[in-house]
This record gives sequence, structure tokens and C-alpha cells, in this order.
Amino acid sequence: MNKLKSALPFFIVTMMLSTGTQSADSMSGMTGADHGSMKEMASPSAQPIAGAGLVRKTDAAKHKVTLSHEAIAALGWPPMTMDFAVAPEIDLASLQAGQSVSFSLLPTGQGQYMIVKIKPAGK
Ligand SMILES: [Cu+2]
Repeated sequence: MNKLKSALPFFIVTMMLSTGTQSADSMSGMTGADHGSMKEMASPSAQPIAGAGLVRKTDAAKHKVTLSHEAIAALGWPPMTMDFAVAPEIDLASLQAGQSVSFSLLPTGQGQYMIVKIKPAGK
């Protein structure tokens, strides 16, 4: 137990360093998982974060949507294409590839975000 405890801080620092260089190398090819390395840049908040983008595809089985989103200043995110988990109450059948949308995100921990609201842009 004591051994594990003292090794942990070193492990965390090592992880932070390695994810840091990784995200700098591959900003445009970012996946949802890579956002974990960027959470230090964003102030933690339970407020929904607004975004806008274009629907690329939906995945009903995993209840996910792939969006090309615009920059989200509140999170320090550049524009990119990525997958988002979608809240269970949202009907994915209402979304179509190629559709412009505005959406709201809530953090779900580990630098991940879930879409809690999504609607056609300008409505
Ligand atoms: Cu993103």
C-alpha cells in the first residue's frame, strides 16, 4: 500500500508529460479521448458549453454523433471533427449527416463531454 502511494505522483506527472506532447503533435487528428489532455486548459464548470458545427454521422448503437465543430473558446478547443456521446433523451433519428447544428455540452469527467442539447442551426 505505502509503496503504491509514493509511486503515484510520479506516475501522474509522467502521464501528463506524455499526453501533452501527443496533443501538440496531432491537434487536427484529435479524437474525443485526446481531449483528456486539454482539460487543464478549461476551467471546470457544470454550466452547459455552447458549440456549433456540422453533423458528419450518427451512431444509433453507441448513441454517438460525429461532428465537425467550430472552435469552442470556453474549452480551448480548436475546430475539429470528433465523436460525442449523446444524452439518452435525445433522439438521434432527428439528426442527419450534413446538417448544421448548435449544441450544448456537459463534462462527464476525464475530459469527456456529452451532448445534452442539439438542434438545427438558427432555430
Ligand atoms: Cu473537439
